[in-house]
This record gives sequence, C-alpha cells and structure tokens, in this order.
Amino acid sequence: MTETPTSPMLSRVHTSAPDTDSAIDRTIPEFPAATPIDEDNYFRLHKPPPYLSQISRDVAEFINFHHKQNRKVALVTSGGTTVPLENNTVRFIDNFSAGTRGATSAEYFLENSYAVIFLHREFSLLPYSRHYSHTTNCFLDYLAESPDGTKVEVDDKFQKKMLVVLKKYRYAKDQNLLLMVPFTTVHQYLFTLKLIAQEMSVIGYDAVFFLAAAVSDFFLPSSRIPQHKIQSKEVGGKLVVDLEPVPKFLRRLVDSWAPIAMIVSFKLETDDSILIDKARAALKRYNHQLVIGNLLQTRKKQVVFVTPEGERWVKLTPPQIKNRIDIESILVPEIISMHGDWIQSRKEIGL
Ligand code: PAZ
Repeated sequence: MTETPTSPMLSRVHTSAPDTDSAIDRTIPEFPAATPIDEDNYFRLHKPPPYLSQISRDVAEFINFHHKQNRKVALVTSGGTTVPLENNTVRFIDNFSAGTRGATSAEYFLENSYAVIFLHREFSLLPYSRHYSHTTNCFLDYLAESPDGTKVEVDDKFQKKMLVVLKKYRYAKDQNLLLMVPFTTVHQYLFTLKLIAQEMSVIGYDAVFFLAAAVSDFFLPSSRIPQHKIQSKEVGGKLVVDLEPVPKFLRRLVDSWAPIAMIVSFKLETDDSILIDKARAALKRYNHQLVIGNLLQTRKKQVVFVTPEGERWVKLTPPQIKNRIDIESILVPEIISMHGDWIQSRKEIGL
C-alpha cells in the first residue's frame, strides 16, 4: 500500500472536486465533426505558438530515434486546456483534469516498452514525479535529517517505494523514452497535436494516440480577444462572454493527420445514464478504434471500453481499491494488446 505523509499543520480538505450532485450534464447536442474547411479556417486565422518549430525538431528527432529501433510510440495527452479571455492573460476559462490519467498511463506505456510523447498541460501531474508532487502538502514531508544533522535524506518510510520509482524514472530518462511537450491554451494544444500527429505518420501503425486531455469545447476566437486585462468600466460592470464551439478536430486526426495510427479517445461525463450513448456517438462520429468512457465521480475506479463490437466495463475490485492499484495498470496493457491486433489487421490488408 502507498504511504503518504500527512502534515498536521494543514487541513486535508480538497476544494478541486466539484459538487457532483449539482454538476451540469452536457446533454446539449454535439457539434458536427470538423471538415477540411474548418481546419483550414482555424489554423489560418489563429497564430501558431512561437515555439512550434522547436517542438517540431524535438519530436522529429525523438520519433526517428525510436523508429530506427522499431519501438512503438504512444502520444499521451493529459490535463485540461485553457481558454484565455485576454491576450495578456489575467482571466481564463479552465477545463477539469489533474493529469492523473495521462501521467499514470504514460508510466504503464513506458513499462511495456513503448516510447512516450507526453503532451501535457504545463504544471499538471507528470509521469514519476506525480507520486510526490501532489500527494502531500509539501514535498519536504518525504525528507528527514541525517542522524548527524548535516544532510537531508529520504525518510526511511518512503525509501523502498521511492527507489522503485527513481529506477523507472532514470531508466526512461537514460534511454530517451519520454519526451515532454507542454501546452496551456486550447490553441497551443491543437497546433501541437496536429504537428505531432503529422510527425508520427512516419511510423504509421506503430503509433498509438491516447487522448486523455480534457479539451475545451468552447473558445474565444483570436479576433475577439482584447489585448489587455478587461476593465469593469469598459463592460458596464457586467462581463458577458460569448464563446464559439472549438472545431471537433478528432475527425481530422483520424482522416488526415494520422490515418493509420490506432486512436483511443476518452469521454468524460457526470451522468451515468448518458455515458455509453455519448461514447458510442463519439466513436461513430469520428470513426476511430476505441472510446473510453468515464464518470467524473468514479473515473479512478472504473471505465468503459466502447468499440464498434460493443462495450465492456473495466472495474477495480474492492481489494484492488484498498491496495491503491492504478486502474491504468489494467487499461493500458489492454490497449497495448488491441494495438497489437490493430497492427496485425493493417498488415493483413497490406497497409
Ligand atoms: O486528469 P484526471 O485523471 O483528473 O482526469 C482524467 C479525465 C477524466 C480528464 C480523462 O479520463 C478524460 O475523460 N478525458 C477526456 C475528457 C473529455 O471528455 O473531453
């Protein structure tokens, strides 16, 4: 069982979990999938992030390195995107996601011999460091003074587990298996996703897309974003925000950016009565291989795999929950096995 230090000084109250009884269900009809014209308009009318060429170089180098060694590559997206309300951003709209699903899954892909591009919300949870960064009030709780009082050491209670994590982290780092690529805004996410997808086309069906990030459904187009902090006197004391739908680029990813890769997307809902229908509708609309449905309230204990063949729940058992088993340790190997079948099926039809 995982040991977590507690600090007597700070309360263990969590403020980030919404009141799920009153959370809003997204029962409004889904917007249609993005067309090539939507793609052209979006990427023409919005400025690419200035660092994109550097990411392009890093990603190309990383993919070539692993391609030469016949290693499969997973793109794991993780964390929520923001929608800035001002160019010099003071206010923004955020999307729920701590990055647990993505960071944890990345570790299991690495453990199963994949290389991982980790496209994540900057400052959300990261593979390996996630064990220590958000689990306690302060990382210093893991440390202790050496017996002679001259050095800092890892507290004896945490030695064993930290050594295991450290070895895995060092291995991934030394073997160049993990490439970290950050985003904050939804525009940064979309530009970077498109770029990485196109770079990954070099490895064709050896690529798997694991899209766990929570991507904004609505945004404020660049043409309507004010340059500076909105002043209350400019808006008559009341701020009315008029957002546009974010084009549903998953269809472009499937059809054009990564047409032979295996693509897994996630669907988050809060109302269990609509989860499977929504996941199935997404699978039909985007025409990819797998949608994993999860509910905000139970996402760490159960998920549902929705494929063209049917649906299947993956649930942690009570002993697994007690022993704090990561549900990702079950779902990632299942996806890897499906990826193997996907590769086989592509080979059989000569792709
Ligand atoms: O990052 P986290 O572990 O807190 O949450 C993961 C999740 C619920 C954001 C993810 O599993 C998911 O469902 N992503 C897709 C969200 C969506 O429907 O857009």
